[in-house]
Amino acid sequence: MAGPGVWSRLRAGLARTQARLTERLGGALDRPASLDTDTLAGLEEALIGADLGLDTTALVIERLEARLRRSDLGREERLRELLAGEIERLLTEGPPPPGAGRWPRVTLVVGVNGAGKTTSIAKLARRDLDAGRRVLLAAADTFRAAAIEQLALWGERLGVDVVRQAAGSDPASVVFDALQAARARRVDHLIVDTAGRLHNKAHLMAELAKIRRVVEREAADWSLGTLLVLDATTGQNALAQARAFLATASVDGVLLAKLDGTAKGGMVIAVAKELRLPVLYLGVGERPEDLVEFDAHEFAAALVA
Ligand SMILES: Nc1nc2c(ncn2[C@@H]2O[C@H](COP(=O)(O)OP(=O)(O)OP(=O)(O)O)[C@@H](O)[C@H]2O)c(=O)[nH]1
Ligand SMILES: [Mg+2]
Repeated sequence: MAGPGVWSRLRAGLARTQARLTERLGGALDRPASLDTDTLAGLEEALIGADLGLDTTALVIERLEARLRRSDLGREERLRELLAGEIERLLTEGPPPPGAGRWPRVTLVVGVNGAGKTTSIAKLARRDLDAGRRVLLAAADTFRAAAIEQLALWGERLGVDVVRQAAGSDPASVVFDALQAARARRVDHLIVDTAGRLHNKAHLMAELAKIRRVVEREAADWSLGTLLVLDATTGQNALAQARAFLATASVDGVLLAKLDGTAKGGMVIAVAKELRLPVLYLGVGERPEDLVEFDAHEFAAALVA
């Protein structure tokens, strides 16, 4: 599915996490897997260090131990392969994203301030263009004039139209306008930028719910997804934020941004396992092409490579 360019971007994006993992484990990864307690203790420490989270790390170790105890391994199976296999398994156990592959589609992009929402929208738009889809953007972060300008600038660079109103206008009204425009122009994908918000700001969370209602009413025949953008550099903190977000808003999948700037890439696994949300995309840089569609097998291989 993914070309070599995507592979190298994924590897580059995961380089810090991968380095942290392998550095702590030394040569252990390349030895045949064994039950020796030093190796398992080292592995546990390395996984926690890569921000898998305590629960997920404990689960990985437990499953590895069980397999080693049963010794249903090939004699030469190395710890590296065993670990990649377990990580891939963890990543594919969650529910699949709803409405995947169905067009036309509205994507609401949400998250806390500065997570990487607007930049990620440029990346998603770029993907649509590459796939030959018609895309339209809605500037529903009306909180700051600069936010509208930022999205408009991306639109100009990419050659994609942006539906906007004056700063301070009702975001739901921007989305209403954008939906009419999307229909008239036979758009495949309408991507909605929203203001950064914390889950504990009730009026802002209510605003999100209002936007969703407008989409459900005006585009009942479209598939609707809410994509939560998380900042990978904030590690377990982002996980806690996401958990709080989920308590008040409906979320269908996660885009983990800024993976390139962090050794906390193990967070991907914690998101899938502990939040039970599908990880759909990884952001691995600031340019529109720095987006990787998530693939459990490739991710697991790149992480322990
Ligand atoms: N290295 C790196 N930087 C990123 C990535 N995604 C976003 N950024 C940077 O993160 C910063 C914030 O990105 P924005 O897209 O403005 O974030 P936002 O969530 O829209 O922010 P608000 O609208 O203020 O809530 C910018 O400097 C982006 O260039 C990524 O995948 N990698
Ligand atoms: Mg923004």
